[in-house]
Amino acid sequence: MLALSELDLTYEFTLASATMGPEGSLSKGKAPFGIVDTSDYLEKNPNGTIPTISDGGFILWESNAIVQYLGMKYNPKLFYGENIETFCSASRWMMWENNQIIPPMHELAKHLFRLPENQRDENVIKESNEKLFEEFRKVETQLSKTKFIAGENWCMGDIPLTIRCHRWNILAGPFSELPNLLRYYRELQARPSFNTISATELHTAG
Ligand SMILES: N[C@@H](CCC(=O)N[C@@H](CS)C(=O)NCC(=O)O)C(=O)O
Repeated sequence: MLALSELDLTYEFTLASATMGPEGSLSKGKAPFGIVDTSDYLEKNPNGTIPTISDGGFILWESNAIVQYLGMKYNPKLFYGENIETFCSASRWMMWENNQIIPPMHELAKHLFRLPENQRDENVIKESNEKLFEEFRKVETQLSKTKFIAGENWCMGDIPLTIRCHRWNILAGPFSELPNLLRYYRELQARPSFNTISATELHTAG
């Protein structure tokens, strides 16, 4: 959504999920949006996960690959300054986000509100927060050297971090010890694209 907004592209959007639905999550007994378990969808994305895009018939899944594709195709200058080093610097943070940030953030969301209350575990919440703090300190160090994650200009690498900073702020609000991260978060919030992911319900639904 952020990438599409930054690129000013028009699109059709379909909600799909095996675990979430209009009234809440499957773990709370609610019906999922579905679609992802149909043979038509699985042919496009064998993981049965979201997101998946179709761009003029070109099908792609894996969110950060989608961001890279859209940027490379529609605005390489904005997304990586048409520069191979910037592209790869941004890419490594996008891979880091998938590997280091998503797992603890997913656990945090699960144990804060997605799971039924009797299945939530305070220790998982504590450990996930500690891991996230450790990881965000790396971003803080980078942001003490550069304005954005891969240099002085906003680039595609700042897209997943926009979501992760915002979600972490909603879930734990711990930016007080990380002044550069706070400065960066404010900068990201000021971009018009931020409106596509700003609603708190998007981050706390379950
Ligand atoms: N690394 C993948 C993760 C894909 C993924 O696990 N997506 C979640 C939603 S964020 C999903 O599809 N969960 C199962 C479901 O909702 O049915 C990506 O970034 O696209």
